[in-house]
Amino acid sequence: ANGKAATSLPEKISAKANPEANEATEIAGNIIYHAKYSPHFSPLKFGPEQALYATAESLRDRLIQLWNETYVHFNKVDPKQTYYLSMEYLQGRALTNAIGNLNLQGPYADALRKLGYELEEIAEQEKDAALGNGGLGRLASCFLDSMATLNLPAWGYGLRYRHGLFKQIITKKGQEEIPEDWLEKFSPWEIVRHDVVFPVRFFGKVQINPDGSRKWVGGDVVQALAYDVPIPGYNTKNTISLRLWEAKARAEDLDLFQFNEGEYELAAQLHSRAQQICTVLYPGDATENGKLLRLKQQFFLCSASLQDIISRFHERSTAEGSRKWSDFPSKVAVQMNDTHPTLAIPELMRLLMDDNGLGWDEAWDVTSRTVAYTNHTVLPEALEKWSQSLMWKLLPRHMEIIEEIDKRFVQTIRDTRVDLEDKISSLSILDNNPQKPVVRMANLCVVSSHTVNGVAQLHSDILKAELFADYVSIWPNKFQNKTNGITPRRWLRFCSPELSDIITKWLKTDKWITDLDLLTGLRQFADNEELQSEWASAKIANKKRLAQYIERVTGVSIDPTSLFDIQVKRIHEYKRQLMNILGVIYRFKKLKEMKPEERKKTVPRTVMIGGKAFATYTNAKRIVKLVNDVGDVVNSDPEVNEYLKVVFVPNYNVTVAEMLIPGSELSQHISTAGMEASGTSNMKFALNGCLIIGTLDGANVEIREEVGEENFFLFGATADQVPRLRKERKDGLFKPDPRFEEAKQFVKSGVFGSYDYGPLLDSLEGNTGFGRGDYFLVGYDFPSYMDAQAKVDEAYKDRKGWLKMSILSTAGSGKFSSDRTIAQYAKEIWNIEACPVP
Ligand code: GPQ
Repeated sequence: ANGKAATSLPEKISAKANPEANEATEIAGNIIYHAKYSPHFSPLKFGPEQALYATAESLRDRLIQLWNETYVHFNKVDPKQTYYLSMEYLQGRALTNAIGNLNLQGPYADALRKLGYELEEIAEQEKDAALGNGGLGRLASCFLDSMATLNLPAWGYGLRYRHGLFKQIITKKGQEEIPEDWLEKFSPWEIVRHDVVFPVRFFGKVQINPDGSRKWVGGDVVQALAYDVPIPGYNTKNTISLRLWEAKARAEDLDLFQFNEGEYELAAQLHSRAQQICTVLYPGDATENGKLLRLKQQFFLCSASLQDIISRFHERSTAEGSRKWSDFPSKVAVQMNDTHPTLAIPELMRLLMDDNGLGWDEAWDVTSRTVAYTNHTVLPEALEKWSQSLMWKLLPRHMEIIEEIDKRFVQTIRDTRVDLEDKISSLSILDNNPQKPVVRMANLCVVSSHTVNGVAQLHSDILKAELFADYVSIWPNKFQNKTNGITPRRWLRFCSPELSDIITKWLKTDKWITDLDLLTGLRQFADNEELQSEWASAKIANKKRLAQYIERVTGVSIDPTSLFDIQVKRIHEYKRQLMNILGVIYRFKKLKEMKPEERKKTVPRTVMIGGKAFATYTNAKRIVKLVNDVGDVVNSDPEVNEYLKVVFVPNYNVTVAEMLIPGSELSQHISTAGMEASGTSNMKFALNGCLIIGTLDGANVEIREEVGEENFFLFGATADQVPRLRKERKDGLFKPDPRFEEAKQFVKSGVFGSYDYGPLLDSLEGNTGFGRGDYFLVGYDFPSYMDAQAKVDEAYKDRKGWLKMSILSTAGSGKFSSDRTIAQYAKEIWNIEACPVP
């Protein structure tokens, strides 16, 4: 992976007198041991890649030890434990994080230096574990870090996808997708648990026993095999588990007879069906087959995890005699990360009734006191609805159970709430529309969960006022808010050591790393010239590092003294990258029209945009193409490129974010109000002293409150205005700003190449012709966006003023620690307490 020649392994490392040096010596010895005796590489060479694996394995030894101690301790204390069920985790790299959380930075750096390497260059060999798409997956990973750090008895469950999120490359055609291969060699962080295997059934039928009880039989049975990824907490022994399931066929599923007849494919069809389950994250679901596979994945996660949870419930009960099922909810909390793991509900019901003999009422009581649901979106297209016929085919017993849940719920409403009679068809779980009968997963979650939460205050308010309004009238206390958060370890301490050291110096403590509210202590120094100059030098160092990275991956050289303006997130029309690039296009046109002396008075800017478009999302891909085309023209324009550069940052992922965020000065969070549930990168940028230009959407609202409105560049319609504005637009009452028309016209004139941007631009028009009526209100918000951008330029000219705002932004970000979020989940939803390993 790296051109550097392999060094040879030293035979012996001599010990020094001081303990740190001894620790480094011991670690170096450990690394050498793994390089020699791990069966993965030839022991005769020790290149950077071998060094990475050997280093990781030496850390894994420690993690396994800590993990074991944690497991034994949890078993002994037998606390209530939370299980976080998520189809996605965006873990990123693990090496620097593990070293940092274990506080072994110095010794590991020294150890590697003895072996001829710098820690940073070894860390860069690691591939991201990208078992997720975007914010929801990264949130799950930040949550694991906080659960471990807060010593909470909590585990994550997910799937071990063979191929994570695709790799994005940019060609003349725009975005192209290449399969990702994080397991190509192997992952040094996972521990396969050959003793943790559960059967998971698909298809088959329901058998009715003489006593009336039911049993799901027949169909295909696949084995779920556990892989544990140890998750170390920061500055604690507690190390929890991210348990990832892999699907495996059983030996007896190979048809030896057919195989010997030469019918290899037929003989192995069960094997290959099993293998498909964990092959890729988010298989395309446009086809029936694709839908079936996605549903299989979801059920696989739920069934394996619940069987494991139940077996642990029994395991822990043996000490004090066997346990009552009614105690289950006081030992187990299951959190469903959006609706993807909804099948946990009927699966828990099935396991309790059919395998453990509970009656309906008892099983329902246990289930509904155990599960809780987090909603992450109000976008109708993202609210999962599964076809009833597909569900009957794949999961016949679960469909019976879902029907029964629905029937009982509807009956209760009929009996108790005549006022809701005409709402029943929208409140019910089954949508029996004869054209397309579906199961509404969000409704199943709301009806069955003890708690439902949104992910930022505005989002939770919208859930209560709109999407779930009628449920709120039934269960007013079920609905909560848990504003998202991010881990300050990865997103400040480790990704920007320079800024972290300055913060520690001025706060005279590094306690902020686990108590982020302490950052408010920086406010009193916001005007201090010494702090400002240290702050500025950390920023410029990070900007230079970023500039080098950009030049390496794109070939574009950017000026570290220009304003670094970044928008990185999944490409989606509601996130309005199109508004950003139209603003850039307008700026470019104006710069072209200026005289050279005039240009010199402008603030030079580097606009960076990055993110992946879903492979079949045409308009999102057109936006990627447009950004790249604009970049090509602007960056090679000799009149303008001193004042404006436009870079599309390819293959945005966790590792790229760790490079971009510390080097940012302005970041854009400009979604149509009401559409971004929370956003989490906004928190990461603010924490790193980056100012935000944004709408009153998602967590922006709370960030602005915390950092102070004078430190936030606000623009745009508010969520409550959006429906009226959409209607006005539809009724032809909207008068576009001339700047908006000029920018679109400029694209149409062909300056950015011959690609046909007609259809993309048409989406911004009223509901005539191709127009989608500008559903995302780009036209309406454009003028206030441009005005806010002009304020940014003015503010940047005042260097001291900008630094003050930057410091205040970091100082106000304490609320957005995922430690705060997780502490709230623990107290207000899970009812669990810390269980620190002594
Ligand atoms: N989000 Cl439903 C995703 O990343 N994927 C999803 O499937 C759904 C939501 C995001 C959401 O768009 C952001 O606003 C949130 O900040 C994030 O989840 C975490 O809550």
